[in-house]
Amino acid sequence: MAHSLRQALAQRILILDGAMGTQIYARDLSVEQDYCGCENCTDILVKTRPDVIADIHNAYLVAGADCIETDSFGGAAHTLGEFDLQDECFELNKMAAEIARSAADAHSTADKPRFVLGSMGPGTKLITLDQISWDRLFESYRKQAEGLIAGGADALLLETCQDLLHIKCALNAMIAVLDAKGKSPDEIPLMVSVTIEQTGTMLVGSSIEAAAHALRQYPITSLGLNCATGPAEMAEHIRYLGKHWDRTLTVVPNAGLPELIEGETVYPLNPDEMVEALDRFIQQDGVGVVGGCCGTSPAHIKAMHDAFAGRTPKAVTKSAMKPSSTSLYQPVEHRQDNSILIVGERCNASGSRKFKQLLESEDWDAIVALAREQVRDGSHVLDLNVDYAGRDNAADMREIVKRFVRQVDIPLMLDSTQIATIEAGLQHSGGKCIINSANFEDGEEKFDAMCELACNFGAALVIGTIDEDPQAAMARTADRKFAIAKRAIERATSVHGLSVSDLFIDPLVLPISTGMDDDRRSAAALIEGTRRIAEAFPEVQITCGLSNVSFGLKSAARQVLNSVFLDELTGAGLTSAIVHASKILPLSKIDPEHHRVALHLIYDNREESLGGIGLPALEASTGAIA
Ligand code: THG
Repeated sequence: MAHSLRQALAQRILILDGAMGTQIYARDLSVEQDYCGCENCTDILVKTRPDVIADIHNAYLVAGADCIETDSFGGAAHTLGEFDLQDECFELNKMAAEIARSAADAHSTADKPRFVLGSMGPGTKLITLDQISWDRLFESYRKQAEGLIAGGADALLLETCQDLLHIKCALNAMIAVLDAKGKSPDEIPLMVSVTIEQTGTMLVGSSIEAAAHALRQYPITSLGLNCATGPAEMAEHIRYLGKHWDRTLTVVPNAGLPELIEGETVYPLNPDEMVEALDRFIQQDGVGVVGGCCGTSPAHIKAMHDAFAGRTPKAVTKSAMKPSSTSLYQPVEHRQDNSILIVGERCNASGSRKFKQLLESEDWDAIVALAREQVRDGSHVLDLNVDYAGRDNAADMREIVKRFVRQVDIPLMLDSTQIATIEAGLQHSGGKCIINSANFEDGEEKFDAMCELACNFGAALVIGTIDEDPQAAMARTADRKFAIAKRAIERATSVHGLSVSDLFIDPLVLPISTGMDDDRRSAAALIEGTRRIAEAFPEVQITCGLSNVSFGLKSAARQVLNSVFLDELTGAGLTSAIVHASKILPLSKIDPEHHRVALHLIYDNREESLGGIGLPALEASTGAIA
């Protein structure tokens, strides 16, 4: 081969092939013999009619396609399982790749090498709707990817994706296959193409913005759109990717929206019309790979070849995607204008009596209602903690996350000390979650395991400033908070490749309400620690469990103390907090005298406190107005 697919992508516009299905159905194949009775299972034709498949590949290669896709769209094991062909998954995919390989090689020249993309379709089961499990889907795509690579595919193309969780699962399977073979995604590129319906979102409701954020951390070479619509309907989504996606962009539309003419489905766009639309994407949006989906033919591909062959991808100016997490549906920026990122604290088995009772009675609908109430109260993200002795925490996490992702439109912060519980949540969340949390309390191994989870699921990560020192595990001084934060940021970014804007440092709020002298100093240490971390790492996020500071105090005093404390922390550089959103007061609503007392408590001003401005005073005076 003259050069690799990756090199070719960098150098010139590549033309994909057109529809496979349309071409197959245009030939009169017999259900009994050609399909072995498996009607519509086009994937079996690589075994029964390799001549037909090779013929279609040839037609596209003659038309000028640089890349052809294997006839394996329905070749994931679970999809083949619908025809009881799951055991043939590896063989069928290997054959599909071999047929395409030999066709491509026969047409390859030094100037124009031809590439084989292993096609992996979505199947008929939606993982976000719980129609298939993560483990089964993973295994299914693992087998398919193994077969495609064994047969000689140059790249794997996960296409017609309708569900972000499905993409994450399949990508993990593909990466596992590459790892096992000692290959990297640099050698066998992973390509992802999503399908945006006419409604403007993916089938399960995700926007292109959510998709881009959820997939950003994966080692994929390209992202793009295929199927569902013609090029016109894709324009605004391609525009977004053109502005923000910093890798290759692919566009593979249908030949327009199908029309039903005299009982037949007709795709209206002719080759010239397709070329005209794609040309705009190439010129304006920097698209690097074009091709055709439903309703396109070798004539469409020939027109693309004649118009685009030899052109270099246009370099367009990109503006960086703002660091964000996402619900299944849309992104939420980690940095909020004029506010911090508010993480609702109430879905926590040890932080809310109400939630604990709802969990015990397994009242899932009421739990969803509690989550939605927090959205109405202004939360940008929802913390979810089901750690509770005597229950199956991973099972609870699953039950709740699978409801939240569909019924609550803000990102989730999965809060647990247990890897298995976090993983259970991630396996049900198509959006980009925040993992809460990693620390060094049990050494680097567990810290690394949490970082790995963040990598595998494209998640952000909270890191608490706790280390292995058994004497003083939780950092209580600004110095230690800063030192542990620095160590954690360096390890998470350089060893694991997480981006610094996806890390949320938690310098740990301890109660100042215990009556113990040492604890009284912890609030001021937290503010100072926050300031130092924010100065040294301006891109990192800084969060905390704010309400911890006032455990045990009366409600009205807590509200004042928490609100004043939050204001001081925000001034020091805090960017986020886990709070009860409706209980945070703006300073304008706090009596100046209460404000003053709270500040004395926070900064541990003893003399004044002894003079009667201590906790009892705050409780007494706020209590009086409560
Ligand atoms: N850092 C990080 N994550 C965290 C914490 C943290 N997660 C959990 C916790 N701490 C933050 N969440 C809460 C939730 C509730 C309360 C405090 C912190 C709380 N609840 C009241 C109480 O217990 O008195 C309300 C009780 C009720 O409604 O029944 O104070 O520090 N990374």
